[in-house]
Amino acid sequence: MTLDVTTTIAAIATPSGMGAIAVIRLSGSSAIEITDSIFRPVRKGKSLAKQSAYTIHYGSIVDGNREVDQVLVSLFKAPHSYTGEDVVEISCHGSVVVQQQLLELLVRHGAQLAKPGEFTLRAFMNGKIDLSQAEAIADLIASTSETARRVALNQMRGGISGKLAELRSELLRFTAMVELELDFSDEDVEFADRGQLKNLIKSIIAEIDTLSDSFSQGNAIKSGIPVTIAGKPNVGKSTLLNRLLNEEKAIVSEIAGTTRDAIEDTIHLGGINFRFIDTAGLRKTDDTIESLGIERAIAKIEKARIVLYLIDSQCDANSIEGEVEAFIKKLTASQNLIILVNKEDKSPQQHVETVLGKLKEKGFNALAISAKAGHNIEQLQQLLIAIGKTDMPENEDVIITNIRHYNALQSARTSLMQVLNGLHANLSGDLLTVDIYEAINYLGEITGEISNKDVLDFIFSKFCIGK
Ligand SMILES: Nc1nc2c(ncn2[C@@H]2O[C@H](COP(=O)(O)OP(=O)(O)OP(=O)(O)O)[C@@H](O)[C@H]2O)c(=O)[nH]1
Ligand SMILES: [Mg+2]
Repeated sequence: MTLDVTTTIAAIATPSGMGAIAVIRLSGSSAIEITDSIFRPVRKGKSLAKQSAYTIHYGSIVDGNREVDQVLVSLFKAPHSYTGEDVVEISCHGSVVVQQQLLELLVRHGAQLAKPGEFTLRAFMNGKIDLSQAEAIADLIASTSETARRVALNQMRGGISGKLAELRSELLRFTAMVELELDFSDEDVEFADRGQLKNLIKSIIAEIDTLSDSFSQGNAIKSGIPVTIAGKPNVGKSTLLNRLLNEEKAIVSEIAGTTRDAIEDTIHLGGINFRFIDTAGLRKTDDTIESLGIERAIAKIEKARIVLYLIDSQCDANSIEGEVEAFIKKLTASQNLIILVNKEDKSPQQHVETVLGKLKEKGFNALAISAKAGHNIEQLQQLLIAIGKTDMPENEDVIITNIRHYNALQSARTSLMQVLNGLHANLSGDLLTVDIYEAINYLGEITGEISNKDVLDFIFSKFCIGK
């Protein structure tokens, strides 16, 4: 996507369809002039061009003698606007016809239709924001949970950019010292203390690792905390999924082995997104398709942050601990396990209590439910929210939510490991700086100090039009 700064772009910035009002946005050097040519202020007098910035004007949009709508026009002047250019926002009535006619009028008077993300691209090109902040704006628009909103806002304010700028400037300071040595190469001096350099690189690698580790958390925030529903066939996993989603998403039947593929969907509870994944019942089988389903189930169990393991309340109280103990071997210490004794409506209460007692005695988090009757589902949701909350970042944490950032961090790490190897092998300063510069470049890719057209195209094409 190339930036032609001579054009003035226009787009409808509010969602399509009917709202009380809609906003049409223009940006570029002719934004105010173009608006002036179709705007008649109610209080006759100065044209918009002669008005001060950051003021709002009431009047009509006209097509020749025909009044199209009554609107409010907000003025922003370069460089203090979203894009860094002159920006006009026209608030008109929400009618689709009004919006279309207005946009068409603007185009007729010299504006061009904006491409997706073009306003934000201009903001980036004009140095108003860096690339990771631009991505955070897209994330903020797309955020569907309180935590996703908070993390995106932190990144938009420059949380990640600030952190990376610190790391980069430390590396730059060191390369400057090494380069100074090169100027005095005849005299065999060392301005850059090798021991200090090694410590610096190690501490930067540690910082990168912390950031990279936050990626799985970041992913959970963006796409929901993965909660896998597992258990033997026919215990009611799909019934529970449907109950939690409040939708008949998965097929339920009394035939064991009904679910084959993993079925998932996201909902949010208590301000947190959860992605529930129903899986094939775990058992030994000769059925090829079912085995593939079970392989998928195991993969989904491995990836889960929370596992809901279902058992049938009609089970034998003496064998249940064994089954659960065997299952937890598949889990890691960082995963949360909740055991659900399902179909409690089918067993005498005393039996259910015995089963629960045995599990709790072993230290398991266990709850009796009826997925079919909806019993204790609210308690289960509260339990999930409580676990979800402890899984969420603190206010000030910098979290990586973007795979592009994660990959760049990993590449920077590889280059820094090369520097450590180089130091170990007593490589000369000029060779060390090659790898250090590479790391600096990778870190710069995240904020867009180093960027290429393909990356920009990719990022901005994902925006909605009007942003
Ligand atoms: N009484 C009662 N029946 C239930 C309950 N939950 C599920 N069932 C029934 O148990 C049978 C199996 O339910 P599913 O949800 O298909 O079980 P599943 O674990 O997904 O089974 P597979 O996909 O075959 O592994 C169905 O007939 C459900 O109606 C419950 O809480 N109480
Ligand atoms: Mg099922």
